[in-house]
Amino acid sequence: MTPEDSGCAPAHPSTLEQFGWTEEHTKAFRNYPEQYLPGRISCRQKTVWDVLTLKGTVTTGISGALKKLGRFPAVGDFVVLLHQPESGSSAIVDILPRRTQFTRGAAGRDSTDQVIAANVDTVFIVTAAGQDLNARRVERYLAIAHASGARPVIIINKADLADDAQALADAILPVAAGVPIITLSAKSGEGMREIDPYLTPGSTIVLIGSSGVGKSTLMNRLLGNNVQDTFATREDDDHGRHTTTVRQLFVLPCGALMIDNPGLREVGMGTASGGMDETFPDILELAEGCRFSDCRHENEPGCAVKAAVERGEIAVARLENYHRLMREIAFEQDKKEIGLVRTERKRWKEIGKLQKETGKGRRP
Ligand SMILES: Nc1nc2c(ncn2[C@@H]2O[C@H](COP(=O)(O)OP(=O)(O)O)[C@@H](O)[C@H]2O)c(=O)[nH]1
Ligand SMILES: [Mg+2]
Ligand SMILES: [Zn+2]
Repeated sequence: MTPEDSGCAPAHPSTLEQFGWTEEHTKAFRNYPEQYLPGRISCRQKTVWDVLTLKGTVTTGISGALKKLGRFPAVGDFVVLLHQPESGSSAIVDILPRRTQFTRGAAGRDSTDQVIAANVDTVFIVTAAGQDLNARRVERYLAIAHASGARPVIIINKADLADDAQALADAILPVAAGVPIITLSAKSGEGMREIDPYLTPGSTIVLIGSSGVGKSTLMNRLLGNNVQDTFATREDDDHGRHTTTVRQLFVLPCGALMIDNPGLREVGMGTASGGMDETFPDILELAEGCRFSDCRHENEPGCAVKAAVERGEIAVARLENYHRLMREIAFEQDKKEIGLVRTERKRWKEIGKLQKETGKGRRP
């Protein structure tokens, strides 16, 4: 498969820094002999990865060892590549430690397989004027973005469709909790300069948001050509269109790296509760005044959060969403625990089988 076939744009950075490589990576890579190449994953399709290297984009698989360990590189990962052009063989043999990781909290036992993007600096939470603009959805995305370790920025696209673009931003302000809100139009270009400060060379930005909000349009404008197809369709409507279902990292002309997320229909909360405090700092602060230190702000007496809701200081819907997201996290955590128990049981069964077999072999 050529990069063109997979919809991946060929990109050939001339220094490692240009694809986000830092001092930390140099340290981690130091012990590899010279036949190993450093690289960054720009695209993954099941068992084939595109790796940006200084020698161009290499399309390859992972080593048996990584497979056995269940360590699958994600888009944005910095990897070590064993590359032998003479014999035509190559494989990704290691994944360097991740600075941040953005996970999809969907069902699935293999948690390493759920990483959507790695080593992201900034998450653009893209929403749009019209029906997508929903404070509750923004809260969910904020919690996920904060949990990833990256810095979120809220983008309100399609400002050209709104009579009053400022009113759109004002509607989101109560849930933004200090996160920047930028109103723009990817179509007309209006307001695009506002995102420049986040597009520094070597930094990595991931686009998340519902289908149809204009993520690919935004990316195309920044790329200056039509690399990403723009469709208002959902991923399961367009099986034939590979370009819309491939998650890719692009090197923008301005030097930043950007990951589009086609077909990311829904992002679950996963087990990461780490983003909740930063998303709901108002609730966190009020909770200090609750009578019980483990108050869940449901029906406990002396709940300062409930009192604030009654006084109209916090929207009822905001507290409800807080509860919904917390329940979702608890559910995922339970599921993960059950999964772990199951995996452990399976492992012991395998060991038992193995012992029986070797035992048989020893018998005279
Ligand atoms: N009016 C308007 N339409 C836009 C804007 N940005 C994107 N669109 C349209 O919204 C639709 C979905 O855009 P797309 O980039 O494919 O969304 P994605 O699913 O988030 O990647 C397309 O028809 C775009 O032309 C904008 O700023 N203004
Ligand atoms: Mg798209
Ligand atoms: Zn409380």
